Amino acid sequence: MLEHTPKPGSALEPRDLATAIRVLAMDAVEAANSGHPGMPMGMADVATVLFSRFLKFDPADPHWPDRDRFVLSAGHGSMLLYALLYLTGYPDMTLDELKRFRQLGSKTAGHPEYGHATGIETTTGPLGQGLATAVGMAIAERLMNARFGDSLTDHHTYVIAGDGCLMEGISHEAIDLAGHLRLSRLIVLWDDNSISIDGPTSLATSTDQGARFAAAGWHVAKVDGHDPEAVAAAIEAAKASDRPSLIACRTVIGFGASKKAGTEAAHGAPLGADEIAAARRSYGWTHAPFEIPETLLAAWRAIGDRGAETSAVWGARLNAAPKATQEAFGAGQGGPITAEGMAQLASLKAEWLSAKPKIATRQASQKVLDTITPAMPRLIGGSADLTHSNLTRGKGQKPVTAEDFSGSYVHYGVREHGMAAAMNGIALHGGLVPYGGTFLVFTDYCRPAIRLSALMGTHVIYVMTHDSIGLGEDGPTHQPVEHLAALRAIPGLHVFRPADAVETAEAWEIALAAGAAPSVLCLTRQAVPPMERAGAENLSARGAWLVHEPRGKRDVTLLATGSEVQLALSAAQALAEGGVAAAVVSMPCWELFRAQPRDYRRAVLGDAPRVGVEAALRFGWNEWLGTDGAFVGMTGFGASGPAPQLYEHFGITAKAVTDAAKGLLA
Ligand SMILES: Cc1ncc(C[n+]2csc(CCOP(=O)(O)OP(=O)(O)O)c2C)c(N)n1
Repeated sequence: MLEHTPKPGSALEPRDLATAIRVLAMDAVEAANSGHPGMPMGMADVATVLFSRFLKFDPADPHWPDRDRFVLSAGHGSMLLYALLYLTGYPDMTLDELKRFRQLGSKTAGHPEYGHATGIETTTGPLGQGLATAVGMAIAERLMNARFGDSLTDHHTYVIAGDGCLMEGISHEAIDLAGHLRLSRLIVLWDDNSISIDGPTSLATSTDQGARFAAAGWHVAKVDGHDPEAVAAAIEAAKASDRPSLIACRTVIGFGASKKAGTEAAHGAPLGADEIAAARRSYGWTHAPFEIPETLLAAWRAIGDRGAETSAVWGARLNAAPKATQEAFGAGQGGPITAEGMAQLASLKAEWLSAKPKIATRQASQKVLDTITPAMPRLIGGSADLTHSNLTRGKGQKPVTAEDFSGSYVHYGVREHGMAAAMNGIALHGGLVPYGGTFLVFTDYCRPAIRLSALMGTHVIYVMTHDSIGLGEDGPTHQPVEHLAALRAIPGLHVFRPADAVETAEAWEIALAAGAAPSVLCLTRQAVPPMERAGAENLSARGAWLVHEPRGKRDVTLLATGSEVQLALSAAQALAEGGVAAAVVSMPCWELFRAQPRDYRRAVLGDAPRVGVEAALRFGWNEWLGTDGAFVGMTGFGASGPAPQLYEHFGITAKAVTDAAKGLLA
């Protein structure tokens, strides 16, 4: 039994430090009457070794760019992280916050949410996301290292992942990608406790995880997770490896609880007074709930304070670097989106305003990238193996490889989910802005990570092409019909569906400048004609704008997005010939339109009856149309065939729009 009221000046053992985490986790879960005590109790020894001997961090400068990243992928064990943030001295993680674990308005949310408290590198509620996001962080570290050298970027990404993280499909994509890129700065500490919610993991998996990681090119080690020296030696070896590392840490879930330790009963519920008392006895802990003896707290605080010197030395190195390097690093006002790149984008738009090209919006996007990527070396592109379809690789962009991270284009492979999570990680790491493509229909394959982009407010740009039945022959499996609605349902996400080249350039302009907000660019495979405009204002920034307004009072308003705006314009012409005055509105981004002043929205929408046109389901459109408005679009899945025939077949034509308008006026 260990004595936990150490005399002043007496040396503390790693186990003493770990006990502080364990009791705080038990106490907070008990106070909240909700939460997961087992994982923090099991992994406290491993976390103590990591934080006390390896992790480069500074609670007083939590955003210091060259800090190590720590990702708690097993996010249900959030009390492990909150306890560590408190013990090491992050100013906003107070004891009171621990006492208010899981309460409304506290910093100690059920799962650690990015931005909710300092020191939380990412949100990891949906299992596996943390691990996959960490892969992006480790990619970002190498990208920044290739650009700025060891003196400014030289850190590790550590992950604590559980059995659940490794069972999730996304882990496969993440592990595979990390192994391929030989991300040697990525070290995963697996809480190998053989328990998940339903019981022993043997109920559901027989995988040899070590062999699985090794097959993907990882360095693999196995240790007793309650032996600090063994854990430390394994981390040393991992740091020395030229590959990403998995350290399987054998642990006992709920370590110290008398009956519940080693069982699923310790996973996700308060332990109860008896078990807590027994655990306290087994630790030799005699203190009241939430009470940490001063010497123990001081020892932890000293660990937290250690980073100050390292971060100061780093700061001095940055200050000593040439001004241009400092600015390029992002320490100045420059940031990753350069003024030069934005100016070139503005020139491209100006060129299109006069040349009026009739091209697919994916092609317009390609030209945007050709134009801006040379001037924005920290815009990191990629595609999930659809580069030639998504047109996401800018002229001159070099691929990122295991040997050379100076490029700016990642071949993510056929791993949409892994790509989206990695992009979150790249964005969260800082200094870089990622964009990546796949077909719009496959946003389903990365939706959980897109949702987290929105929840975390990451600056990620999704380039989703082949945005409707307009993609043609690949057929209904590839033709999105519900995806626009599904994406628009995610709070905080900007969903763009530009109608021509200029709107595409504008969408890029907005997405690049968006800062803490993700964007999805939904782009056509097929060519679309240019719209007429009066000036050069970025009208897409208004979310919706009047492409055509009849003289005098309007009889009907036709609202459309993307490739269907041209149908609305043709319909307006036909209606005018029949004496019906129709206004046409392009709506490239609903979210931005909602944010416009009421007068602007009213002026655009008008009072006349409305027809919506979009080659997708009506779901969501009633916000603009009411239930009385008409809609021309899809009512079910698409079909395989040439695009023009599909538009005829599904009745998405100028004539259908004209008829719908007339129907409303009859
Ligand atoms: C995607 C996803 N599915 C399900 C859950 C619910 N869930 C939370 S923890 C957990 C079990 C995790 O087991 P393990 O990683 O072994 O954690 P331990 O029991 O060791 O704490 C599950 C299914 C979740 N958070 N995310």
